[in-house]
Amino acid sequence: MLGLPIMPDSASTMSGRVDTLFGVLVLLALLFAVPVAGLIVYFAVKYRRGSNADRSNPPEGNTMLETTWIVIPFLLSMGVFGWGARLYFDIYTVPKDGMDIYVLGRQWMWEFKYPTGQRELNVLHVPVGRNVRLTLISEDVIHSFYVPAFRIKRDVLPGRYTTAWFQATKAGTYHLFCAEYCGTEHSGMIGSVVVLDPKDYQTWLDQNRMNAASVIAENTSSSVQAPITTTVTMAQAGAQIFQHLGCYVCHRPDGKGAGPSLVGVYGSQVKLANGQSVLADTNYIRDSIITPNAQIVAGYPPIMPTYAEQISEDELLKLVEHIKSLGSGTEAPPESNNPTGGMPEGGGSSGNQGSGADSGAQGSTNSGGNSSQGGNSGTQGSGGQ
Ligand code: HEC
Ligand SMILES: [Cu+2]
Repeated sequence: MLGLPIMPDSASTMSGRVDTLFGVLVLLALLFAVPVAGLIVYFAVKYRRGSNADRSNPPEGNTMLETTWIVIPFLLSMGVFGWGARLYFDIYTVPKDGMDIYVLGRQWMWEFKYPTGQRELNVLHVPVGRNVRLTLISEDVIHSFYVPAFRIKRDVLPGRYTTAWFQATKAGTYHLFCAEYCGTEHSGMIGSVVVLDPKDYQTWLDQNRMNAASVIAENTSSSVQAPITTTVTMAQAGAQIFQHLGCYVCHRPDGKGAGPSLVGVYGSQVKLANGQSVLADTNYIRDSIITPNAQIVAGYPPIMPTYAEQISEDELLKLVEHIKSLGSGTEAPPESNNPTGGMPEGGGSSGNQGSGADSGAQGSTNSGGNSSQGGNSGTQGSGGQ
């Protein structure tokens, strides 16, 4: 209509479904509002003071009519409730398969990190037709990650990971906004999401590989040595931080240290000393590092020191990626446990092979297009040795 955009682009698998529900809600609202408003005007004119409308014999009640106007709106609203709930769960349930991207919000920019090592500011490149799973966290105040074309908006909180996901359906460039007032330059906290065809995306990933390597080396040069010649995945950078901060002293892959082995922790149910059991998700791992004594693993003394003062959100994300790469509780151990290529032996004794150096080489051969599980399997056990 005159080139005036009424609705944002529709470019994700969810956007059409959200729009349909929204359209039906608008229609339903009109269905009730228009007759009511019309009748108000009609009666106001008809029964105005001095009009000679028939005011005798007012109706006393009509059970049939009243039942109808109770039952029909009830059914309609229950239908909308069920529909909306269904859509809500589909939007908020992060799919099991897909690629992970980490989002750091800070005053006043967005930073994106790929498990494969690429990093960018205010621009997010993603492939068309793949589930993209976002893990978001803020370094300062509350922000909100909002991509109208995908119909997703998620709060980005300090101290807590939130998750969101989308699957883009159309190549193109789409607006990204911060949708939570976050200070003076809030309105400038904008960016774009560039959706590429899978082939273009692979090209982009490859072009940014070297780039990522130098950025990571520069980021961590003060404390951690990172090879510059090849891309360092987040999991590999995390393994180095794991060494550097001395985590490996207590967390040995064979479980013989003062703390539990972290192999297979991610995604498993952890029994706590207070009898509860919790799912070891990204927030659990984060909390274990920042406030280790809030949730004590059953059978271990509360001796782990807090790292809240000495670790950045960026390093935390890398540690999380590293711990994820040690295997997840719901999966069979990755094949790299078994360099002879024989039958997988199963069991959790994955820490015996793979020095840091050779696992780094394995990890870097993985292309970025794979899911994080695939991309990470090469770093198995590298931190604990
Ligand atoms: C002094 C020994 C020690 C050091 C150093 C240490 N931890 Fe721990 N960690 C423990 C102990 C003991 C537990 C179990 C008791 C608890 O939950 O506090 C634990 C628990 C954990 C858990 C939860 C594990 C589970 O099975 O649920 C994670 C994750 C973790 N540590 C990560 C780290 C990281 C990352 C570092 C380094 C930044 C680190 N730890 C350094 C002793 C240590
Ligand atoms: Cu903001």
